[in-house]
Amino acid sequence: MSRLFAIALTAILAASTAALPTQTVAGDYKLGALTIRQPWSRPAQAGMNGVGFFTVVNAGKTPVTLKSAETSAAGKVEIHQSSTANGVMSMRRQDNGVVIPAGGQVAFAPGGYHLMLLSLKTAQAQGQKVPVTLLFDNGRKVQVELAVQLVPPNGQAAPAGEHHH
Ligand SMILES: [Cu+2]
Repeated sequence: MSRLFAIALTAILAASTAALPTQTVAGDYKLGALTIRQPWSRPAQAGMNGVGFFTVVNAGKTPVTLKSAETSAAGKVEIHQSSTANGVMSMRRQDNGVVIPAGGQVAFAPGGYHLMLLSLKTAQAQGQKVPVTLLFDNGRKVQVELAVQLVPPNGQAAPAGEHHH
């Protein structure tokens, strides 16, 4: 009887998990209504600048702003946006942060928004994890680990016009 109950409970749990509007997969981080999807970075040498990419999904009813980030792996972290105008790529610091709209999502990805890890203290090699804390305007923060890899997760091809530092 108890075994049957356990099986039934498992089925209910599985069903309720599947019904969640935001599916999480390995490498995702949850913070309230926010999901930080598959943070990753690229191999880089000590003293160079590293990058941080991920997607922030906001399932909540109010916008949330990613204000800043910090890490022990670099001297400083800035939020940047790359853009291309007339064939020239440039990037700008986003000192006011980046707004994640209610019920929306923002991708930090090559060619667009990204974290810039200024002056890495040690080399980042493929397969390593780089801890980064993301700070939001509602006072909440979450530590994620950037997976150091050569290609984006999900088999996404990197867009043309790579962003170099
Ligand atoms: Cu940058």
